[in-house]
Amino acid sequence: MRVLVTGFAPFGGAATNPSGDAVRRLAAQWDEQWDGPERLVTDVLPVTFSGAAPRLRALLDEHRPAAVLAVGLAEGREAVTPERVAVNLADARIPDNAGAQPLDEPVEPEGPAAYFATAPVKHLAAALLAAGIPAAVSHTAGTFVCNHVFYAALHHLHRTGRPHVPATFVHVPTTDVVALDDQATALRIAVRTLLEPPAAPSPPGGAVH
Ligand code: PCA
Repeated sequence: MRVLVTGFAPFGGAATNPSGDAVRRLAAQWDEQWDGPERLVTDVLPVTFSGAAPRLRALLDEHRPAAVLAVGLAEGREAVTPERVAVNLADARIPDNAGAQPLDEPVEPEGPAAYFATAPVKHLAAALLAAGIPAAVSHTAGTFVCNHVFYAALHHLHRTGRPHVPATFVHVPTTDVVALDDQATALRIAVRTLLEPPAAPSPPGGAVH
């Protein structure tokens, strides 16, 4: 059984991106310490509208993963935030790493306005909190490359007859808010939650505003 976990390269002039670093750390720890029976397939995606989604679609087709976890950096957030909604909108405030800056464009011209994550994001946030990691469900992954990849992944899974594969996006904060080791632990918890969703009703976790 394969699980696909992706992070992102640095962007916006930063030297590092903890999402890519945390994915690499997860991969190393999975083999060395945790010995999960699943095979993790990991990759670090380019922060480009033209490159990230095709790369993720290729990984989905090549590996046919049983669960999909895409990870990106959300600077300014105070917690690890599993994303609940991917919107069909590319509206970039800054250029991507290839200089592209789409404004008010759909991710998929023929696609629905939005997809919900197919993973139990509220359970995931609760599991992270129980492990002492600051966490909250987020209802917007923004309108930059992370949301683009999240939407493209869910759309591709739908289009290729796999609408029930558990998939979500997790935004991680900067490492001064959650240290890289804890980010890797959060991703490990996320993988386990995707593969073994709790049977209990999902806990409160909606947003008042
Ligand atoms: N964060 C950006 C793109 C890549 C990343 O790590 C985002 O939230 O869209």
